[in-house]
Amino acid sequence: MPRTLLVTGGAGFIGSNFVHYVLENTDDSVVVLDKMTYAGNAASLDGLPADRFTLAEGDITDAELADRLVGEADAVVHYAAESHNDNSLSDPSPFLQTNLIGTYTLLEAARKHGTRFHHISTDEVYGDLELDDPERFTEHTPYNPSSPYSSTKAGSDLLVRAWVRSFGVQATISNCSNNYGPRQHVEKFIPRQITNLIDGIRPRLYGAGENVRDWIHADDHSSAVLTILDKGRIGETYLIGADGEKSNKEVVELILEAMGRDADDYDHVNDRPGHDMRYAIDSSKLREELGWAPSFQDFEQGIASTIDWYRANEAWWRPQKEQTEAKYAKTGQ
Ligand code: NAD
Ligand code: TDX
Repeated sequence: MPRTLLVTGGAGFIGSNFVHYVLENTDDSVVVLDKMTYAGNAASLDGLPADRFTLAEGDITDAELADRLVGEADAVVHYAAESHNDNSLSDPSPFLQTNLIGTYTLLEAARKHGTRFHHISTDEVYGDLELDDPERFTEHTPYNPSSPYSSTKAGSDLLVRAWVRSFGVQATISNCSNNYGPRQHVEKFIPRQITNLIDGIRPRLYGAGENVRDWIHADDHSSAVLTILDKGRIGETYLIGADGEKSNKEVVELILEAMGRDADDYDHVNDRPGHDMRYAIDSSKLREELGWAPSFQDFEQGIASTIDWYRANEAWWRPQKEQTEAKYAKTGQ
């Protein structure tokens, strides 16, 4: 039976990729609830089938609106968040509001209506690993977030767990590693360097560039979330990752080479305060229990098609570029 999914934050990077994925791969309908902050982009939702897709502009902290939309949906997939670590260091306040109060508001609506709820979270709730640590994050790793962003995501996860246990809300949680792919805001690492190169600016690595991130294509994140929505056990947490560990230096070198430049044609800039060293996900539970596997195995190929997307879609990112770089200029990054 086709469902109606309420996708919060569906005009952002990962949410919009999920909306496209659902409309292409299922018979479900989608209602997006999005505040259209600086990170929301209506153009990311262009061309979707009007009979199966609606955009509701609004704030997840608006209890009346959340109550109505959650009440009309068969399931909620909750992506909406303030998502950028650097922004959380210059002004944490919207992170507390959206990530904590917003999640609480949606949970109260899900509790009232008995609506299935899937909460999207991040591996950053676990803090970071040493470069030579043989362990990766699992569902049993203790929470130890470092930044205002990751601490509010950790808090939102704990709210979901408490609403499951105390009120019987039908929820699952996933914690995913770093995503890449089309429609990612130019404030983030990979799109920033690609669009800098298009503009003739040298890529900018924070500190020594040794920090490691575990990259996954946004479409693999989407297929994992659908799998959990369909088959996940209520109350459980699933880690999502595709064994994609790479240092920032390696990623920048790969982008430079793919764009026809020398691999050392980049600058080191001020490091991020409290910069997490390494994230790495062990996604065995999701793979073994629910039978999920990633489709994008070739990172170089995935980066090449992401570069193609930014080259072909300048109208999508150009309006955000100057303002984003002006923000970075203030911190020498
Ligand atoms: P994004 O910043 O690109 O998009 C966030 C979206 O949420 C935007 O469309 C924005 O307008 C909307 N939004 C913000 N505040 C809102 C509010 N109060 N009410 C309604 N809508 C609001 O973020 P993203 O990178 O797509 O991340 C989406 C989710 O995935 C977040 O929960 C994030 O923590 C999680 N996540 C991201 C990554 C990653 O690599 N980007 C990895 C793991 C988990
Ligand atoms: O210009 C840059 N230079 C640089 O070296 C930028 C923007 C970033 N970096 C570094 C910082 C990180 O080590 O690159 C790495 C990735 O940076 P971001 O794209 O800001 O991502 P990160 O901080 O790792 O967080 C991302 O993944 C987890 C998302 O933004 C989060 O929403 C998600 O939870």
